[in-house]
Amino acid sequence: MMNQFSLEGRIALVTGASYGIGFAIASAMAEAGATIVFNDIKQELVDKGVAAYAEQGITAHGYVCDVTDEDAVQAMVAKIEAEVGVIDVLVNNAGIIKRIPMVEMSAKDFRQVIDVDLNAPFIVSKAVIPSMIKKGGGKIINICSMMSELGRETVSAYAAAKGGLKMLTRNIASEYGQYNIQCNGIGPGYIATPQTAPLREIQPDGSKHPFDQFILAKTPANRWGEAADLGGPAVFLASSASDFVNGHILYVDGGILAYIGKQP
Ligand code: NAP
Ligand code: GCO
Repeated sequence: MMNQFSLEGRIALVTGASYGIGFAIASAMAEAGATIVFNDIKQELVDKGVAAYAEQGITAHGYVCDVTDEDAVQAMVAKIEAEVGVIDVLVNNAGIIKRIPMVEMSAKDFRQVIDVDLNAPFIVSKAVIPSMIKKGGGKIINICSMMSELGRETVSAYAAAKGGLKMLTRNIASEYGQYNIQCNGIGPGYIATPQTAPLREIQPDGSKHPFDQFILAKTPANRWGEAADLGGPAVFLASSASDFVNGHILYVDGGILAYIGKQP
């Protein structure tokens, strides 16, 4: 039974994985036997990422690439195939958020969030699927969000992108399942990473950020998630154990989506 969860012999590309959720997912996949490939926009971050993986005993292959640039992504995938091998597992993790009230948000800012969080998963998936088909199958994992299901103030572009990413996940599953490609999503809850650091800042009086208190009241687990909480679910969706799971969004949220919230 446990062999089903092994990633031995599989090459996994995790986008935007110098740190944060991508780094944690890649580290878990390495522990399960995968060869790790990752990218980031800046060489400096790629170098830092390679060093951070090495500190964990992981020999990761790092590439500089902006995932919104289709030519650059196509070139990166060709380089990876030549230098490392065909990608068996793709994790579309790279993402940004801009927290701006919608009516104050410029169309440029809105488009930038959509570009990274929705267009890029399309671009990178499109680049890796042909070789997955030739190889006889593959796994695509899109990192969705609570905002694939829920809205809130100031995150209109992000929610639109992550809602779209949920449906892109289902469409890739529908279109390429016949080639033994499974495409699923992971929907993290509120995870303590640089992306959410502004929501957890300690207040001048030493109290917790109001949003921090809000999330704790909305989470049955009564804690923020850690990036490491996503490792096991990602290994499952990258492994043979999930070969008949397709088009599914696996929420790893401590129960937020199931819970009305603690009475104030
Ligand atoms: P993070 O700490 O901000 O890390 C995001 C990573 O993506 C960074 O390495 C960043 O590199 C990279 N990136 C951004 N734009 C890129 C581009 N155009 N090309 C290549 N790499 C790019 O975020 P995180 O919290 O780890 O989140 C990772 C994913 O999980 C995102 O998709 C996010 O939406 C999603 N998510 C996060 C949470 C949470 O609570 N943290 C919850 C649900 C979903 P740079 O540093 O160079 O920008
Ligand atoms: C926010 C947060 C969330 C998390 C995550 C929740 O401002 O509400 O950044 O969007 O990043 O996506 O699942």
